[in-house]
Amino acid sequence: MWKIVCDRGRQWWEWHPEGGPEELIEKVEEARTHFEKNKYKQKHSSDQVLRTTALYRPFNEAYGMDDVTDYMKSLDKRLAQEDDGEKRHKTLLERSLARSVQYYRTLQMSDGHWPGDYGGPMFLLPGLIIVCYITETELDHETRKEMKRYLFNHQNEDGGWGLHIEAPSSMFGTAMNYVALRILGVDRDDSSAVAARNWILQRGGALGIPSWGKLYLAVLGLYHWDGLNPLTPEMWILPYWLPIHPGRFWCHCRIVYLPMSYLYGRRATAKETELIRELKEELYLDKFEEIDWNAQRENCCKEDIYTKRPKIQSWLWTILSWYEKFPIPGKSFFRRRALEETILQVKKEDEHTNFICIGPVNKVLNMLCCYFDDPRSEHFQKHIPRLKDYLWLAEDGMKMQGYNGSQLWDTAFAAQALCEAGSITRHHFPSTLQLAHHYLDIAQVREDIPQGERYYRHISKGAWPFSTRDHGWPISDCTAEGLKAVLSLEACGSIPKEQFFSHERLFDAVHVSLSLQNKDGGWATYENTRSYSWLEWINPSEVFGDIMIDYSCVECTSSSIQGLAAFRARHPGHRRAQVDTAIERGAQFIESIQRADGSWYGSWGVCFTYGTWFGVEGLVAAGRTFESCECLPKACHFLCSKQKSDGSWGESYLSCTEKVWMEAEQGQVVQTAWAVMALIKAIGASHSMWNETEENVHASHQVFHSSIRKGIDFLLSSQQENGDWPQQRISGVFNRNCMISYSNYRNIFPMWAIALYRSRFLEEI
Ligand code: LAN
Repeated sequence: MWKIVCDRGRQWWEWHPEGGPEELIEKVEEARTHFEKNKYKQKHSSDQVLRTTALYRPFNEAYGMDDVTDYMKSLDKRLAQEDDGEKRHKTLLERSLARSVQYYRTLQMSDGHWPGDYGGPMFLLPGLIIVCYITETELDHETRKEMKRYLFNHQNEDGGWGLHIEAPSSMFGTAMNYVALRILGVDRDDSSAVAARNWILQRGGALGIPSWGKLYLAVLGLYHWDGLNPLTPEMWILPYWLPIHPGRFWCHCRIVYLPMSYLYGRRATAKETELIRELKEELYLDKFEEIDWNAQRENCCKEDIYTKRPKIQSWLWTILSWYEKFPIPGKSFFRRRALEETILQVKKEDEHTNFICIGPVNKVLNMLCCYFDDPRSEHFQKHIPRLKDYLWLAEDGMKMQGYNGSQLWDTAFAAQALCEAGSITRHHFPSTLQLAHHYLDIAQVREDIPQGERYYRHISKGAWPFSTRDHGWPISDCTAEGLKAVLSLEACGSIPKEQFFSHERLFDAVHVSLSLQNKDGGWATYENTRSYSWLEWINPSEVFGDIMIDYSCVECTSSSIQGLAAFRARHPGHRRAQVDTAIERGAQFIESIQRADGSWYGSWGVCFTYGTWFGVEGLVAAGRTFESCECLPKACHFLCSKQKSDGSWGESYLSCTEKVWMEAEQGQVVQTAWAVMALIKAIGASHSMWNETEENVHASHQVFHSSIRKGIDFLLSSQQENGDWPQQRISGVFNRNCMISYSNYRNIFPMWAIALYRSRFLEEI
């Protein structure tokens, strides 16, 4: 049986051959069958392995879970006695909330964080499988079995795989996953393999795989290095003042191209094996040796192209390819220096993150670099135990996640939702709140990277990361949401005073937050914007958009404003002038990027509902009101115009790629919650306002209020008996074009929206 293990936020799955409770094993098996049967209709799994096993864990022993039996019974009793009407509605809301908390706390780990599936992208697992193959890192039988299950489950009906679980097939997805399946031992004549190969060959073979895929294939010896546009490592030894220095790129961009350029600079290629020889035949229409590789540099399958290359980029590659090809005096000196610099940067990134690495792509590429550098080194060996931090098991199989988890992010939001539930959690679930506070405590980064500048690192002391302290990369909005969560928890009355964060730790967080504000008034993700947006002309990836620099966005700006405003309310004297100015400049940035229709584009969630929720929250935290700031009524009108007749909101992930609203067929609980919260905050309803007689209430507020009420009713009616909500479509995104799962959102946001509705309109808390 598979069991989840956790240690200070680190979470991984372990196979226990001795088995487990029969009922549990049966339930997991049932979930697997259910997923497979519906795999073309419902592509998102529901995290059932975690959620069924969690119910069996001896929680009470683990951390003394509060006993709520009497409370739950009393709610049922009250409901049975009440007739229809507002009173009953109130009790329904309370019961819904109590149930959602009762359910959700069963998923909380003993260190206080909420684990969850952070899968979605379909190009990550093949990367891991390929790197394990090259480095002869063994994956055990059960892991391989679950990985195969995952790959089969996410193969589209046409035989291919997409960029992410909900996407149509692409060459990147298909060629990578085909190779992965073959490495895992699937026969070339297996029906899935045949269908996938046909998909590839019908499109001219794997020649048109996008550039990232070319790199993986090249390392395997399945693509000639001449077919790649140059990834010249000498970029790294250019002077930093040049706007094109990689140190100025968005951290994810620079840190993925770092190991890539090391591998390219060395033309690092694996030993040829029997399987590689077979794959050379299977992936192409022509004989491998007869292909004109240099002509493939600009070849990319049309299914894959998201970002079109401007001419200037092709010229640049041509010039660089001359540099690569012809003997130029001093070249070998520069190459040696560049390889030394890149491998140093790779190793430092490994050390700074405790071998987790910033993300799933550089995790495996760095591991590969260290293998080529010295396969017997201790440094390389240290990568291996940290692979499992990225693996997640659900009923659809074993996947590689988009990060080493979303522990801090989910916990910070969950904590705020729980605090919003006020007396319910304070009286009946205090230990859940205390545990969440504990996780926020152990996840805060407590020190800067030594000589950080040398490695292009921003300060991190006082920041919160997205996942764990071991990972440690600071992020603007994670810092802000972490800070907000700590402040809400410490104000709710359930945390013992002696466990409060020291003032210094809060000041450190504020220091990071202030330091991250950009010249345009906004906040970007991990760092300040360090270069210009024209760098997108040389964006070498065909499948991702806007990856070259760290851009200010509505989400990071809004969270940062909210964090600073919450802090200011608690410590009004600390760096007051700076905090005030930062908040005001942030608000002006948010106003400046609102679209004409009243919405904001979401960069990290799907999409306009997400962005608009942040836009509104940021402005409100900065002190804007419905009456004083026209952005707020505009946002409300936008949201109301998108509400479905059943009270829900439903937006397709295509909104992110197309950058215009794309309706989803079905209402989504997560988006409905975002929209409802945005409306509630925007109209700034005070308790007293809703006690006024109908006539006195602003006419448009009435419209918004009924829209809110319908949204809340949709959430209530979508809730399941056990307090959970259904997993619907994928709700996260990055780089415009790739979707990513946030499996905790289906619990956090409906719970939060209902709690907010109740606290604003119904209950004196
Ligand atoms: C994330 C995850 C968290 C996310 C939020 C904090 C939610 C957001 O508000 C800011 C951006 C950030 C930090 C973010 C950026 C892009 C990431 C790191 C990811 C979506 C997780 C995975 C993704 C990363 C780029 C995936 C690896 C693929 C590459 C193209 C390198």
